[in-house]
Amino acid sequence: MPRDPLIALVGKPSSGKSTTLNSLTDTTAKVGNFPFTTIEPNHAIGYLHLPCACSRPTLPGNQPPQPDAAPPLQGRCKPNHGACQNGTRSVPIELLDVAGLVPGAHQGKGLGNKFLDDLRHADALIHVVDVSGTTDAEGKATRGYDPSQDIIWLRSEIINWVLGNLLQKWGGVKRRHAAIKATNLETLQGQFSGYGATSSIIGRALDRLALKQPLPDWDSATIESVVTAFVDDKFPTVLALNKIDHPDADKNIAKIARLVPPDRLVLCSAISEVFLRRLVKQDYIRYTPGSDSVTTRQDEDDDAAAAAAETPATAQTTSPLKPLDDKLATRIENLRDMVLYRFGSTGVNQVLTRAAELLGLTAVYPVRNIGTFGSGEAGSGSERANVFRDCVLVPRNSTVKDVGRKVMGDAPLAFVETVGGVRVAEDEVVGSGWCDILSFKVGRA
Ligand SMILES: Nc1nc2c(ncn2[C@@H]2O[C@H](COP(=O)(O)OP(=O)(O)O)[C@@H](O)[C@H]2O)c(=O)[nH]1
Ligand SMILES: [Mg+2]
Repeated sequence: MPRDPLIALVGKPSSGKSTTLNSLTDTTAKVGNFPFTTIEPNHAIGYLHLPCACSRPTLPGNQPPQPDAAPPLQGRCKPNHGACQNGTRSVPIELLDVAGLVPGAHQGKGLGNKFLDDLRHADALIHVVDVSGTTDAEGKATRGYDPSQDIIWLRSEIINWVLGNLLQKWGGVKRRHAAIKATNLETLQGQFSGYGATSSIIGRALDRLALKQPLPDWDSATIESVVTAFVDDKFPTVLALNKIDHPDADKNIAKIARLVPPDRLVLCSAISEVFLRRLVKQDYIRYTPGSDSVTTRQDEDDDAAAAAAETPATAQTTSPLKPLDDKLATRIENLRDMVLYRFGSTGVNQVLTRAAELLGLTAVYPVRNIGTFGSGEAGSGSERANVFRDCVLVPRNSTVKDVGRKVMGDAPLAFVETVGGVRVAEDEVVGSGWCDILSFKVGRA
C-alpha cells in the first residue's frame, strides 16, 4: 500500500530542530487520534494548514450562496484527524526528528552514520539552519559563524553517505550488472531501493545526466554525479532559516538568499512560535498560529475604552486576559518588532507548507456519500451530520486508483464518483480542486 509521506528535520546540533518540531506539532487546534498506527520515538505529528474542501463555494451544500454567510458545509466539517477551523484544515503529517549531524557524519563522526540511516524513508527534508551565526559547524556557541557553510556541508554529508554505501559494494554490483545483462536503471534500483527510491526517481536522475558509458565503465566522478542527482531528487530540501529574531540574522539571510533558489527558503523563528503558544495556553494573549497579530489585555482594555467613549450608554467590559508584567510586555513588544512586523509571521507554518509543495502533496477527501460529503450511509440519518471526516495527502501525479488503494486497501473497486455523482476513471490524476473529493464503491461493477 502507498506509504504516508514522511518529512525529516535535519541540521547540526543546536540549530533549533527540536524547537522547530515543537512549534509544528503542538497545535492549539483540537486534535483527534493519530492516523498512523505506530509512532516511533523520534517521530512526531505536525499539522499542514490547507484551505479545506468544506469552504469551496461551488460545492452542492454550500449553495445557493448567501452573501456574508459562512459556507454551510464549514459548520459541519468534523475531521477524524487534525482539525478544521473557519475553513482552514490542519492535516496531520508525520515528521522525523533526526539527531544533530556534524561535518564528517558519514564517516561516523558524532554517530552521524547511524543518524543518517534514519533518513532512509524520508520523502523530503527540512534543514534547520541557525542564521544567527552564534553556533559553529559542531553546534558550539560562537559569534559570527557563516551559516551558508552548513548548507554546503550538510548536503555533501548526505551525498557521501549514499556514495559510501554504494562504493563499498561497487565491485560486486558491476560484476552482477554484466553477468545478468541488466540495464543501468535495474542495477541502480536494486542499490537505491533501501532509500525508498522508485524507478521513476532513479530514471529521472539518469535522464538528467544522459550518460553515454555502460555502468561497469563509470569512473568515480560519474558515480558521484549519479549519486548527487539521485540524492537531490529523492531528498528535496527546504531550508528553514531559523533564529531570524537575532540581530545578526539579516546579513546571513542576505548571503544565503544569493546562493539558493527562493522556493527552497523559509525564514522562521521557532522559539517565537513556541513562546507565543505558551502565552496563549496561560491566558496572557490571543494569537492565531501563523498570523502576525498578538492581542494583550492592555490592547483589549484600550479597545473597550475607545468603544465605550463612542457609545457612553454601554457598560465598559474588561478583558478576560491576564495582565502582563513588565518583563513579559517587553518581550512581546520585541517579538512584534523583530519578527511579526518585519516578517509577517513566525514562519514555522510555511516551513511545512513549503516542504509539502516540494513534494506536490495533494489533499484528497474520501467520502462515503458523494451527495452530502458525509461518512454515513444514505438514509441512515447521520449522513448529513458530519462532512469531510477524512483527508489524505498523496504525492504529485497520484491517480484515483492510487488513492483508492491507500484508502480501501486491496478491496476491488466497482466504480469511483466525484462531485455531482460523476464517475471518474481510475487512471485520472488527482489535483487540488480536481477529482480530490472521491467516493469509492467496492464490489463488482
Ligand atoms: N534566538 C533564537 N533561539 C532559538 C530559536 N530556536 C531555537 N533556539 C535556541 O537554540 C538552542 C538550541 O535549540 P534546540 O531546538 O534544542 O536545537 P537542536 O539541537 O537542533 O534540537 C536553544 O537554546 C533554543 O532556545 C529561535 O528561533 N531563535
Ligand atoms: Mg534536539
